[in-house]
Amino acid sequence: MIARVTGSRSFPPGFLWANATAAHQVEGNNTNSDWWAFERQQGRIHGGDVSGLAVDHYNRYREDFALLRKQRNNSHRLSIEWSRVEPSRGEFDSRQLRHYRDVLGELREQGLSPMLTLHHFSNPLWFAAKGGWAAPGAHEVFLPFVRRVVEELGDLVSLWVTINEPNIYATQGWIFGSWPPGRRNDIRGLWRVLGNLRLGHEAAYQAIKERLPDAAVGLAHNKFWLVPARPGNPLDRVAAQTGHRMMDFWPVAGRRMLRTVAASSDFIGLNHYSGRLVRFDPLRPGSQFVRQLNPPGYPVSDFGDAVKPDWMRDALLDLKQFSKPVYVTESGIAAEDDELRQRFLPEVLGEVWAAIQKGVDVRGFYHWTSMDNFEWAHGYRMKFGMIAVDPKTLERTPKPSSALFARFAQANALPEAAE
Ligand code: IFM
Repeated sequence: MIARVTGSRSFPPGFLWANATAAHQVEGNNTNSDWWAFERQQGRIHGGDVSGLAVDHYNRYREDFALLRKQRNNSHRLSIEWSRVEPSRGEFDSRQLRHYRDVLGELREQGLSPMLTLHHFSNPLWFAAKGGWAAPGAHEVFLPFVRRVVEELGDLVSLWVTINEPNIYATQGWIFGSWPPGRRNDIRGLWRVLGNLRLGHEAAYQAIKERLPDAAVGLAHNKFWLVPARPGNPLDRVAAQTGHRMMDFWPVAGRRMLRTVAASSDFIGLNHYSGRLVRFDPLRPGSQFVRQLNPPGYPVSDFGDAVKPDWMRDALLDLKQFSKPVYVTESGIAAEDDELRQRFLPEVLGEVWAAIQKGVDVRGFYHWTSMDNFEWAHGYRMKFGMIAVDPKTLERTPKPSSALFARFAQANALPEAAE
């Protein structure tokens, strides 16, 4: 039984209440991908974890979608795994395409409209072996996969995300070395990757629209909110602006830079989790003279990030200038303690509601994530889900936050004040 929300902070009719996942993090046995190989290198993943069977969503998707229906979701964001669909270059696996037809069909049958991501961090081994996204012409190699997916599954999907978090993907893989291909401080590689991802996005956008003119297509950009630690201090302000420039732009031919969210799109996908205060520090040349701090007085997630939901409102208001529909394509916290999540959810949704009142056309909120799953280099220790998964039996158990989210979704509203 779900208690009713009687408050008056209503969301627009048709607002999407949902969760997001990515294939490699939930499906299991994703053996043809570069991540599968990377996880097997010593010291790459926290505690020596490997994705392995993940949460076996590949086989249990019906049960998982039923849980989301119970949670009153009316949409679901998922990704299609390129390395399954095109296991070697130019060869498409019709069995896998049928599998994804079943998955998308099941979602629709359960009343959840799919939002499909085409690239969410993992690549086929054959693509990575040829240099992956750093190789010249990478976007042209991505395109046949996109076309095939659109051809075979396009009738089931009206919301598309081309590429998830291009800037995070490139930075983790080519600057921090914590994701495949594990390169460190490779600035030239970073630019090549970002440039190719932009071309990949633009090509995918055109390909989808040619075949499905009514589809809504965008990308999901991760916005880490940076604020000058001392608002009046010009050096702190420059440090914050430089940080934004490094994380929110990608190169266009001719050495120009473009804001990632200014790419061709029918909507903007915002992934927002947290942010930092930035302070100029002459003693830190190795960190571009910048010290990053959490704002005092806020709880922190298990990642060590401040839980400060009003940054969501700021990040949404910043997108108003683009005059496009916005989906919050990811928002959530890593928290073993579900009570923190139960406090976070009404607060962050309240900020989304407030941004809507101020004229941002937000159409949906995709919580990251439905089930605890494989959190990339952090392995299984970071728990973002509203549903716990027993590591041995894989039994799913909704956490109290799940019922809370269901109440908001069912009412399409938040209570006047958090209860
Ligand atoms: O798990 C990731 C997801 O794959 C991309 N966005 C951030 C999430 C939490 O770190």
